[in-house]
Amino acid sequence: MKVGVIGYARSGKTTVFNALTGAHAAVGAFGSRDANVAVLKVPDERLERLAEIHHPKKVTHAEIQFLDVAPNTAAGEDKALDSAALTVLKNVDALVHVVRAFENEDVVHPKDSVDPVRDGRSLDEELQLDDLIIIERRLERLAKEGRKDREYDLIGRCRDHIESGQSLRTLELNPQEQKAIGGYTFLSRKPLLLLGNYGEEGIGQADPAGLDAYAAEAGLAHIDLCAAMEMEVAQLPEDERQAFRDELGLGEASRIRFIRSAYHSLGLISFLTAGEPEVRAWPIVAGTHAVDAAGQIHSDIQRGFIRAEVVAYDDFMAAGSMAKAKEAGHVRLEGKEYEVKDGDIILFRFNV
Ligand SMILES: Nc1nc2c(ncn2[C@@H]2O[C@H](COP(=O)(O)OP(=O)(O)OP(=O)(O)O)[C@@H](O)[C@H]2O)c(=O)[nH]1
Ligand SMILES: [Mg+2]
Repeated sequence: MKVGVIGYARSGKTTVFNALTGAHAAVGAFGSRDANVAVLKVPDERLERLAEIHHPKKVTHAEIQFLDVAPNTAAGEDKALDSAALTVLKNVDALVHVVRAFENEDVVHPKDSVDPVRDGRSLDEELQLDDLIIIERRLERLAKEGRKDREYDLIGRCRDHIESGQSLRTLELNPQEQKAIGGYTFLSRKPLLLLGNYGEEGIGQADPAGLDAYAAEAGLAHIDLCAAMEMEVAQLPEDERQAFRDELGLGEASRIRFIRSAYHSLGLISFLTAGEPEVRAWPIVAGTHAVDAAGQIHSDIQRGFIRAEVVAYDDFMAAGSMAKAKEAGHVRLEGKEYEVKDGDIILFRFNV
């Protein structure tokens, strides 16, 4: 799972990136062309418990790959994204918009004032505009080829939706239509998490910038962080962090809150595999069928899928071993179409 961190210049993207990943990328390095990449492990206690039973050689957590997109240098400063960034974003699964909500006289906002809701709206407009350009081009071509077919109608609906001021995220499509527009990788259709970056003065205050209300109206997931402080805490030795958080009133680790929101806004769940070589969590979109979940592990397993042996994590733990879970009738044989649930422990039978 790949997440792109975006936002206006100096909104604190790199600070957030460091806070969440514990990395030490240089902040305030205005205009540096480098993108920062890091991997965030999704905490999952179930893996620890399963490892106590299986004693595997390896425990592998689900991962979120983070991309702090290189700063915009080619478009005007009032834009968050230049064409290089827009291209990079085509390949991410989700977007995190870091919205500046902190006051800092030494750091100039490219739009000269701090206004989180304005930034939320205008960045979304940048995404919409990029989609609209692709749509207009496609419509023109289809019209030229005389193809006023289903695709023409569908893309036309996308255009109307954007022209009414909304992102494609909120356009209701049936599964077939979703598949049909998948290849366009529209940016305003990607799940977007709003991340309000507050200064110290915002800690413990309820929605001072009105981001909650905006997120609700736009149908977006939303969390608040105090990234500068979180970054400092993330760079402390692990055993000192929580005491520091408590003292500052920061609450639960931002990394954990972030991952929960990201999972939620992306509709992700994890299924598990457990054995002697490896205990592992695999992120999938809720509603994924067993045969497609198998493909996450290896395309051969998907291709040669016979069936899935499935036991729910809680049932397995209550039984204490696979043999006892089987005795108790908790291990089910499921076919290709089975909808995988969060915490399913799965053994795929396959033949290639
Ligand atoms: N007071 C305060 N300053 C912050 C906060 N977050 C970031 N800053 C400062 O704002 C400046 C920009 O932060 P960065 O993390 O580099 O922002 P960025 O969005 O990555 O900036 P570019 O990559 O140049 O677009 C730095 O000087 C940070 O120290 C915050 O929560 N409070
Ligand atoms: Mg940066």
